[in-house]
Formats: sequence, C-alpha cells, structure tokens
Amino acid sequence: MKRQMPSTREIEQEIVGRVKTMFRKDFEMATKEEIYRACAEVVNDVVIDNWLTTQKSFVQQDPKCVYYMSMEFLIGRLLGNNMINMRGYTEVMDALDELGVDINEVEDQEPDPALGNGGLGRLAACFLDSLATLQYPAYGCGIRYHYGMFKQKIEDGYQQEVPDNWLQTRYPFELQRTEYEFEVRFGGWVRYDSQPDGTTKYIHEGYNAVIATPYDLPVTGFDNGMVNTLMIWDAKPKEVFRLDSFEKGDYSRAVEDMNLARNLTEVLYPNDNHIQGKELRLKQQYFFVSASIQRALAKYLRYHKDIKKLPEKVVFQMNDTHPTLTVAELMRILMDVHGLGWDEAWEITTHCVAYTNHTIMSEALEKWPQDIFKRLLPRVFMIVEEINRRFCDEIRAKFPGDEDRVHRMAILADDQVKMAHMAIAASYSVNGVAALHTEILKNVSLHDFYEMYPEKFNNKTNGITQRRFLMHGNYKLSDWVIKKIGRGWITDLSQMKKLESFVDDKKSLDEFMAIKLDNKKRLAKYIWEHNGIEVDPNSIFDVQVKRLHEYKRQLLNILHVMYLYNQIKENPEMDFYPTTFIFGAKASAGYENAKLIIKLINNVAAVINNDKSIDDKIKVVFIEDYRVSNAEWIFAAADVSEQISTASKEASGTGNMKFMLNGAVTIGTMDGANVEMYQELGGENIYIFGMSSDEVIAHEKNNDYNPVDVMNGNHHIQKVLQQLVNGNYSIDNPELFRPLYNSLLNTQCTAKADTYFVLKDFASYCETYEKIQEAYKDKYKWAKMALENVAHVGKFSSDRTIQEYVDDIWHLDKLDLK
Ligand code: CR6
Repeated sequence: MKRQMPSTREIEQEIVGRVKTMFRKDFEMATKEEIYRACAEVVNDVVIDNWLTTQKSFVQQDPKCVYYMSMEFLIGRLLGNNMINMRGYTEVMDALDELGVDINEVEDQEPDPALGNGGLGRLAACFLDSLATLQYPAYGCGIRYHYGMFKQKIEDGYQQEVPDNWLQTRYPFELQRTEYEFEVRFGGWVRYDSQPDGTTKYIHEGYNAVIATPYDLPVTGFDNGMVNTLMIWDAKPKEVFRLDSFEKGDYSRAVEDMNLARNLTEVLYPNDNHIQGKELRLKQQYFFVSASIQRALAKYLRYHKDIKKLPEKVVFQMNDTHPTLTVAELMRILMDVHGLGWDEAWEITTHCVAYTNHTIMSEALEKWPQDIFKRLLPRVFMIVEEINRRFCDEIRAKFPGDEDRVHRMAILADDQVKMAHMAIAASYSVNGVAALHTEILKNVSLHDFYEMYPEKFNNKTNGITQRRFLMHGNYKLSDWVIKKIGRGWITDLSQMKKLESFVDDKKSLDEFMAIKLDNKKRLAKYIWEHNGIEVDPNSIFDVQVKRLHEYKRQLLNILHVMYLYNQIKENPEMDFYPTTFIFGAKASAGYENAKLIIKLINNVAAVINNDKSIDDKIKVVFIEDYRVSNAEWIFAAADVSEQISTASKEASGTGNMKFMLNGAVTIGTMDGANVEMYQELGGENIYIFGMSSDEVIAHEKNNDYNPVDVMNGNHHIQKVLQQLVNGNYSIDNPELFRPLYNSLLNTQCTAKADTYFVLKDFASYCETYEKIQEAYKDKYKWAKMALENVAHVGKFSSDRTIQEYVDDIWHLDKLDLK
C-alpha cells in the first residue's frame, strides 16, 4: 500500500516533535539546519515505508531490472524533490509557514549533492526519476565521492576552486548497507593452475584489496509509491591497519591497502567532455563496476539458480565509456567465479550490456595505456586481450584483407586500451543521445563500427524531468499550467500541447508573462544578494549557463556583447531593448582557455556595468557556482536561451530543454537536440543561425577555413578582436587575453586557429540576434513565442526517453505496486 504524506496539521506536529527528540530543543530555539533535518526525517519516514513496499513487490514479481552504470549522478537536493514526488510539498510548505519559517530557507540548508560534472551526470539523475515514475525497476550504480564537483568562487574575476565537502555532516537521505559489502582487488599477478580435466584455472595473487560499501539513496517516483535505489559505493581497507601485521611481514601491504581505500572515492574528476587519463580514475572505474556487478549477481542468485538466464532479468546500461570495464569484469566473474567457459560467458555478457555514447569530441574518448591497465588489473587485462583477439578475427572475417580497418577498430592498438571499441564490440545496443548525434556517429566518428554492426546502432534523444525543472523550480508556472490544462502533463508532458489554445488569448499571455516577471524578480534578488549587481527585471534576461568549454562558445557570446556595447557607444540613440546577459559556468581546474574566458566575461561585466553613458542598456552578470539548485531559478527567469555550440559538437544538450520548458526562446545552432526542438517548434518560435554540421565537418575534413580572412572582411570583428588585446578590458595588463586572441587567429600559425568557428559564425549570430531584439519589443508576439515553446516541449521529457530505452533496449517489466 502506498503511504501518503500526512496532513499539514500532522506534519506541523511531527516537525516540532522531531526537533525536540533529535535536538532536545523547543521549536523556537531550533536553527534552520535543525529544522531541515527534522523535515528530512518526516519525509524519510514516508519514503522508507514505500521503499520497503517496493522491495517486497520486487521479490514477489521478480521483474527484469536495469542497472544504470554511471560515474556521475548529479542528483541535486533531495528534500524538495522527495516532497514533490510524495505529493507533500504544499503541505510541508504550509506547515512551515504556520511555524513562521520559509520553506526555501529550509531547503537551502541541504548540501547540493554534486556527484557529477554537467549534462551526463544530470541526465543520469533525470533517468532515475523517470524510471521510478514509470514504475520500472532500476538501480543507479555510482560512486560516493567524498568531495563532489568543486564549489566555484570568483575572486577578482578569476575562478577559484573550493572543495565541496558535502559529507561534512551526516547526509540524511543515505543509508549505509554493510550487509552488501564486496571485495575489489587491484594489482598483483595471475598464476595459471592446470586442472585434471585439462582446463586452466587463473588465480589472482599478490593483490591489494579494498572493501566496497554501498550507500543506498531512495529514488522516489511521482505519486505512485515506487522507490528505486541509487547505490553509491565507498571504499574501506580490507583489514584495518594493525600493528601486528608488521611482524607478519605484511606491514607495507596493510599500508598500501589503507591508502588505496582512502584515495579511491575521495574526489570526482572535474572534467566535462575531457579525459585526464589518471591512474586513480581507472581504479575508480573498476572499483564501482566490480562492486555493482557483484551486488547485481548476488541479488540474481538469491532467487535464481541458472546464471545463464541472467539476460532475462538483468541489463547493464553503460553511461558513456567510463563503466566499460563492466564487459571484462562480468566475463571474469562468470568464468573465474562461476566456472563458465568463454563462449557461455560471452553469450551472457553480450546480452546483458548496452552502451550510450555522449560525445564525438576526441579528447573525451577514453584510452588507457596498456602498461597501466595491465599492472592495475592483470586478470581483467588477459580477458581484454582475448576479447580483442576474437574481435579482430571477426573484423577480418567480415572485411578480408583490410588490415587498416582492423588496426583502426582494434581494442588494443597503439599501446592503448580503447574503451569505446570494447564497449561497442560487446554491447547489443549502441545509442547516441540526439538524432543528429546518432547520425554523425553512424556516418563519421563510428562509421567503421556502424558498417560492422549496423543493427546495434540506435538513437535515444535525451530528456529532462518536468517534476524538478518545472514543478519544483517554477511552481508559479506549474500552478498556472495546472489551472489551464489540468495535471496530466506531470507524468505525460505531451499534454502541454493543450496550451496551444491559449497562445492567442491576451489575458492568458498577460498572466503567463506576469509569472515570468515574478521569476525574474526572484533571480534579480538572488543576483543582488550574491553578486551585488542590480539588474532590471524588465530587461531581457539572456542566459547561457552550462559547463565552460570552447566548443560551447561562451566566447562567441561575450564577443557579441562587446560588439553590442560598441554599437551603443557609437550610436547612443540606437533603439536597443535593455538586456541583461547572464552567464554561469564552471571550468575544469586545468583548462586554461576556459578559465580565461571566465575572466574575460567578468572584466567585460566590470567595464560595461560601470559605464553610466549607456544608460543601463546592457548589464553583464556572471553567476558564481552554477549548480543544480540555482539552475532551477535561472531557467525559470530566462527570456532568451543561448545554445550556440559549433554544429556537430554538442551531442544533445539538456539545458536547452529546461529553458524551453520554462518558456524561454532559444537562439541556437543546428546542433544536438536543438535540431529536434526546431522540428517540434517550427521556424517561427526559435532563432537558428550559423553553419550546419555538414558544413563544419566539411571544413574540418578539407582543412580550408581561415579565420583571418573572416576578420579582414568584417570591421566589427576586427574591432572586438583589437579590444581583446589593447587593454580595453584589462588596463593593467593588455596582454592578459592574448591567448584567447591567438586561439582565434593564431598569428604564429603553429596550431589550428579558431577550431570552433567562432569568427565564421559571428556575423550570422549578430544578424539573428537583431531579430530577437525586434521581437521582444512586441510584447504579445514574444509572449506567444514563449508559450509556444512550453506547448511543444512534450517530446523532451525524460519519461519519453526512458520509455524508448525500455521498448527498444531494456525490455523491462513494470512493477505492479499494490
Ligand atoms: N558533456 C554532452 O556533451 C549531452 C550530455 C548527456 C555530454 C551533452 O551534449 O547532453 O553528455 N557528454 O548526454 C559527455 O559528458 C561525454 C555532456 O554532458
């Protein structure tokens, strides 16, 4: 039986009661943090009952289940999310209100669990939300990083990284499960032992071991009593360091084990779409993969005898190449622990694993040096060698005499282990994350593999959860939509179509834009409190928030702002609708150009915001520490959404969808999921500019793009580029931004210049932007466009994405929750 949240009255009493028993305090004396903890327990109580019921149904119904293997789960705060999904948000808000406390302040006490970098990690979190809401049995499998994504501080315009110590105090939503601990082994060597029956046993010796301990987090479905589990693994030494081991000669081993365990789950690598290739990262990958598979198999074998039927009940979805070791580790366990032969083990593995590709960026492709791999995982490496040997034979059989192709496709080549190649060789499904991206995989970046296994390739366009990104982040709009079209859209976003009947109704448009204005005021207040910048809620809020990466072209955006500023200065009477350009982005700690772009944005902001002569026509704001919790408010407040990546480079994007859901109008390139947004919206409700992916790919292939030519033909570009290096935005050090200038023009001609075609797309961006300015001046035209965006967002729910994964790849059974 689904347990519901108690009534407002009961919640109020429970909160007061919990504050008393947990902190021995009268409510009036409690801190906000204590109130948050009390609320968390009130909600947890309901969640746990439903979690138990879900687990019982699991056992009774024995459904097939997906294990979503991911190095990242960017779940964000859980209190608000769980209250929404348990249908108790308003009740808790009212109860707190009665007690004289603002729910936002209470929610603000929760650390923002940032166990991910950006889109890929947030996608995993949205998928878990949808799986639970659609009643599909699923486990998220990841890592309990002690330090998540760093917190960003801006000092003197520069990004500073501050550790994110989210576990400093107990996190109320996690449950340590020592009963599901498993051992994971690293290093050592493999001894061969010939058996009387002629087979060989492989015995792993001399290794260092750690114990993997899972912490379970509940994943609540919306209003259905379903609670799935996200297991995140922590490491501890196998044996606590004991002095007496010294006498046994194990002293150094004990120290090693302890250090290994200590470092393993310490920190998330803060790279998005870029791999650093650190040995510790490979250890992290093996650690969580091995532990998760062991737990999955233990669960399976509790209720089933025949390991060969594993694919009937279990599927491992590999979120990018990071968990590709799933392939070799499952083979190892099936052979070395369960005694299966190669063919039997391969048959099972290749029916249990599927792979999602999230990028074509070559620097994000994982390749491990073979010597490191072999030293760290000697037995697993032997298995990879055999997978590679058989795979190369298969290529030769299909393409006789084509040794070049064998070399291009091999898993082991150039002294490296190519993880994507292994993932594709073993998976029964390989998917991209937007239609365009999947086509590029098939026709360009993974073309060899597509020719070999065309049947494996399929597309699953990404999606987002409307529960967090509308209901929680923008409750005013959410309530308004409910008033207009009912509640169906909460679990079936295609119903947003019904809003079509209001797009020409001025009264509705007025209400809709009044809500936008309220959300802009909320964000303006946040900006004032956090940045000390006063922005006008009546100006256009033009927003680009996402990780900082050159291909995402924040540089194009800020150069355009510099250009607009020049225009206004030269032509003070120019008809320009006041605009606030809002940025938010973290740069990887070692990514120099990205960090310099942050500095440039802040310096441009300092100059423009303080220039009284332009009458506040432009304001520039860089929001510090962009993360899930402030993102919700930013999307809600945006008028214009900047999705301006170089076509072909952004696999999908998901921020684009969150803006659309909140009624912002996109200016973007034909890249990633923008293409499908354009298809859903029609040309009138989205602003597209720049080169197509085909054009970009052709220039890359022909190597025929020269940014200097573009600059010479456009004096506006010449001027902004000059201003990059003449001290206009850096009086003390005119050379500060020279590296950015060089990256665009590269006067030394040593490396490629303007890799991401910033200058090439500049003119088209400026032109298209003028149309946005024009459109905004017509209040109802704009309101209609914005509402059309909400009305056509249906496709971009992660509920739709998950249903497609279930239908085409996972074939899961829905759980019946009685
Ligand atoms: N960086 C893509 O770049 C996509 C997400 C989720 C990314 C982005 O376009 O929306 O994955 N890729 O599919 C990787 O992380 C490798 C991302 O978030």
